[in-house]
Amino acid sequence: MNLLPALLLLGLTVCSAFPLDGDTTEQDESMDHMQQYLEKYYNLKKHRQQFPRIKDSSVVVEKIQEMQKFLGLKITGKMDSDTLEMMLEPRCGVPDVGDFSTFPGMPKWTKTHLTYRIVNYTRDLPADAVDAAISRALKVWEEVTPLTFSKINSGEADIMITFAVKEHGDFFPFDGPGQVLGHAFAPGTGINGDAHFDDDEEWTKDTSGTNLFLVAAHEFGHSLGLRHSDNRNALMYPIYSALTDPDRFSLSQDDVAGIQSLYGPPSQVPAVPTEPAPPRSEIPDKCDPNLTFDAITTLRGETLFFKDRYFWRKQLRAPEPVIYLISSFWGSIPSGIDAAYEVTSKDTVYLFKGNQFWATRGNEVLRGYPKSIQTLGFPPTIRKIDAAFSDKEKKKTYFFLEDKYWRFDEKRQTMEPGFPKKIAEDFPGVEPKVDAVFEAFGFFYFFQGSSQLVFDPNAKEVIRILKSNNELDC
Ligand SMILES: *[C@@H]1O[C@H](CO)[C@@H](O)[C@H](O)[C@H]1NC(C)=O
Ligand SMILES: *[C@@H]1O[C@H](CO)[C@@H](O)[C@H](O)[C@H]1NC(C)=O
Ligand SMILES: [Ca+2]
Ligand SMILES: [Zn+2]
Ligand SMILES: [Zn+2]
Repeated sequence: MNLLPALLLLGLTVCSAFPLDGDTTEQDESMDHMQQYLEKYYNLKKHRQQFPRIKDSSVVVEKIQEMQKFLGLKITGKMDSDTLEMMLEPRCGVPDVGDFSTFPGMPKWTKTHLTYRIVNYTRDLPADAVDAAISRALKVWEEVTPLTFSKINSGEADIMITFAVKEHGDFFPFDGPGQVLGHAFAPGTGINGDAHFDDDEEWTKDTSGTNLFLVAAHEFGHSLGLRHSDNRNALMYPIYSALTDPDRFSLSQDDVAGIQSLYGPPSQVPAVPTEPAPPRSEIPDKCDPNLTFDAITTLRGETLFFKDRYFWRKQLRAPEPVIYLISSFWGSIPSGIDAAYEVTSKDTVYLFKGNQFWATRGNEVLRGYPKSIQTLGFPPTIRKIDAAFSDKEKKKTYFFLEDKYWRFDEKRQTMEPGFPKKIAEDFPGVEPKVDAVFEAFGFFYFFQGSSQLVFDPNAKEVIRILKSNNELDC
């Protein structure tokens, strides 16, 4: 095979990095590589012949120009050194031009709650590190859209995630270490929506190898319906950049505009109370130094503080909490709830009163509730709980009652054996009984009367004592 003369006839010049009098095998290889690259990512029609015929020359030059324009290179129409180098960069396997999925167009999901399943794991990282990277990568999109994601461990999820090498059953074989890192399919059923990662890469938590979080966040952009962007600052730019700091990652304006053109901005939870405003005297004073709470939970990054018929909703960035009537937010939830906690992986908040509990998502109460707390594994003698929180890292939920606590395994969905245990034994410094508790930033915040105890589970001690209404801007 001799591609070089043909390309010279086409008027393509070879850059100085590949001098004309150099090794022709090397030149052939880069020509081959270029042709494959253009076929794979720029919709260059495959030729039966080994090299393009003369009448196709303009097509090839145009394709090179198209690629150079998309990737932000100087548009020379020639295979220069910058272009050759760019073709060697690790990247996403989805084409920059043309469709990857077997379905034409770029469909979007017609529902806002999606499921994902990690079908198998890379051996490069512990499973919980993979879980964390995937969950954080989905959060990136969740934060700027009305979409929510929950993980399932069996059956068919909307987004099936696999690690595989070489041929893996979808006609888009991976290519060994480097180059293609992963690919994902546009929304739809079956393989659509799925994301595949090349397990011949060295997946890492940092950027010493290929950072899983960054590649996953990019691939999920495709799973949600985005194409590649020609904006170099965008997450959806096709080339992987090891220079991005995964710990300080944020979406570019280009990515946000792209995804919001499909799904719109995050839905604001309705704020308008549907009941007449109660007399002012009845509204609890958030700055009362003796203020106690019924229950506290997180909800999609906010914190909800429950008191009688009300709760305060505290957004991370807003200093002022906003008060709501429970009944205007969740129609069927009673006042005076006992306990509340969020399972972030299911985007669900559970609310408890007496021996009943409800599951809610956003401001929707899920079907099939209330259920009896005995369905969670409490003995029949237990008729209520005082407080609860779920540790999202360890996937365990803690229930407190008087001087005891139970622990529930969210993965197995069972109460753990050996409980109840004494609160005093495992949470030294926390006296019975607990009014409310929530978890944030790896710390447990216990509320007892007008105090708030910040418990560090690693040090196993109370590290700070604050006023109960510390977060309520008093
Ligand atoms: C993961 O599953 C895919 C699809 O079933 C398969 O092709 C691949 O070999 C599996 N990878 C590992 C690491 O088991
Ligand atoms: C708070 O409680 C203390 C002691 O019980 C009481 O003396 C004080 O009046 C209360 N303060 C308010 C604002 O209710
Ligand atoms: Ca690869
Ligand atoms: Zn991509
Ligand atoms: Zn694949």
